[in-house]
Amino acid sequence: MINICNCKNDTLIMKDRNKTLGEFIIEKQEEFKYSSGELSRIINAIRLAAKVVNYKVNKAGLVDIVGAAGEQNIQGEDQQKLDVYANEVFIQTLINREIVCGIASEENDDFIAIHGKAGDDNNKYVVLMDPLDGSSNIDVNVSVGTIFSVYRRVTPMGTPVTLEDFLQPGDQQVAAGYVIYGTSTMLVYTTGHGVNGFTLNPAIGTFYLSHPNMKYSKDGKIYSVNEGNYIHFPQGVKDYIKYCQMEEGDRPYTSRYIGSLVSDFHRNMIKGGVYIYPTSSKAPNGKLRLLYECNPMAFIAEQAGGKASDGYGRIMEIQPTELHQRVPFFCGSENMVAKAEEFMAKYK
Ligand code: P6P
Repeated sequence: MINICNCKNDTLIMKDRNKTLGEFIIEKQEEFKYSSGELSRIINAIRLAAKVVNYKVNKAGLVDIVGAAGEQNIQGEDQQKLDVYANEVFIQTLINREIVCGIASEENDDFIAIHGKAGDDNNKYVVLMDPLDGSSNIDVNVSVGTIFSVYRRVTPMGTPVTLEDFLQPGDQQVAAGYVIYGTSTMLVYTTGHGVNGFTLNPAIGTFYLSHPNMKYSKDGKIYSVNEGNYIHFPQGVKDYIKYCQMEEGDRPYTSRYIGSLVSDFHRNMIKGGVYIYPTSSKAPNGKLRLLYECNPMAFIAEQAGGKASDGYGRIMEIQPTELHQRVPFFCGSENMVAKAEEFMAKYK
């Protein structure tokens, strides 16, 4: 951070020149576990794709890109045109940069093995992503987000990537992050050395370090859960919700639920809070996907001093068994998640 201080008529005019994302990546290069520069190039590719998607998201109401694309994804959800568009932008940007050997996406039934060009099989990273999470909010102009997760492949270099390279526990992630397309567009990510947030200046298309070293407070007063499903929740979740609503100490808490994981997570990280998407009779394994929603958000949460659980144990210790596996998700301020786990433990 360079402070240029011009004192004029006793008025201090501070011109802070915030670090750009590009400068930050170069500066932190040596912190990456594998300092070959490939991980930096992945973050740079995501930075570029985020700008392209941001341009379209911000014009969603003006061009024919809003609304269902007329197809359904593996989740049986109507694919929104912007979902499909964002998926293609991120996939093509990563492929064109020749930096990954495989990609998995919420929008693709199977993973994509990248070995068309010579050398692709020698790329050592795979990327998993939800290209446009919260897409049901697109038509109503509510914030949506992109979530990404990066692993080092585990099968031999030089061979086509396999499912095993994607089914790794969250603890094996080398990087994770999200883009939030909100009142401002931000890229928030970690490489295991803390969490940093960058805000896009749309006038010049540059991300600037606006939220260095982001941290979850240990406690918070916001709980985020879709209470419309209350009667379907496990008893431990019902008890925790009633605990949040009780008049005692710093309670009742405030209920805030946007219906967009990235937005609820981002607000809770800044203000303190907990997000819960539990199992229910309607969603026996929960709704959120382990590999490209819960694990990346859990990596960020833990790097920010928060906690991420399935109601009983750490999300990032779960050994995945399938690409689109769903898990219950309790994530946010450490003491709030721990209290929710206390209620869950009573009925385990
Ligand atoms: P519900 C969006 O589809 C999403 O995956 C998350 O972003 C969001 O928090 C959740 O589902 C909303 O689900 O069932 O409450 O509408």
